[in-house]
Amino acid sequence: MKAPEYRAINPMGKVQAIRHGGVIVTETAAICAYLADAFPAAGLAPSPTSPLRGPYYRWMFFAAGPLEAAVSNRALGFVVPAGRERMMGYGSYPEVVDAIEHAVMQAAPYLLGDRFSAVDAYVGSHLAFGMQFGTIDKRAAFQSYCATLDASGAPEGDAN
Ligand SMILES: N[C@@H](CCC(=O)N[C@@H](CS)C(=O)NCC(=O)O)C(=O)O
Repeated sequence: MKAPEYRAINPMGKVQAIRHGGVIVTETAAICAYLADAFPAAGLAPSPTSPLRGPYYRWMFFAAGPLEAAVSNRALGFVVPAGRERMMGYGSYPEVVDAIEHAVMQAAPYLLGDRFSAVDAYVGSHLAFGMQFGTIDKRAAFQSYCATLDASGAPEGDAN
């Protein structure tokens, strides 16, 4: 992945990356969102004009930014110095985990309500991966949400 051929696809030399036709997309959240829009019949994204686009983008970006950064930093032993939380986009690890816990506790049963969407795939992956590898607390709300996702079949129709 560090060879020039792959760096031409993703300069970061990291997975994930897709090429769809002539379009290259990297960053897992962007790939989830891109694929949901590219294949609307799968019903994995609310329509662009739906109010559900708000929470859809909100938690997609929250997981890609604050959640990924906070979890990675904590796993490597970095703790935001007390009083310096305002310097960090994610504030602190406990605040980030509390925020995503609050979102998951509101899920009914999915983040957008009664329809599974790409944001569940992305947020659920973060939580399941984190709990599996010990980087995210095994909170009851996370376990319950991930169990719901595990039990869910592929959705049909659109998510509007
Ligand atoms: N922010 C990136 C994270 C990508 C990432 O951390 N990829 C890891 C695997 S999960 C990787 O490729 N590691 C191998 C390396 O850096 O050489 C995304 O969302 O796709």
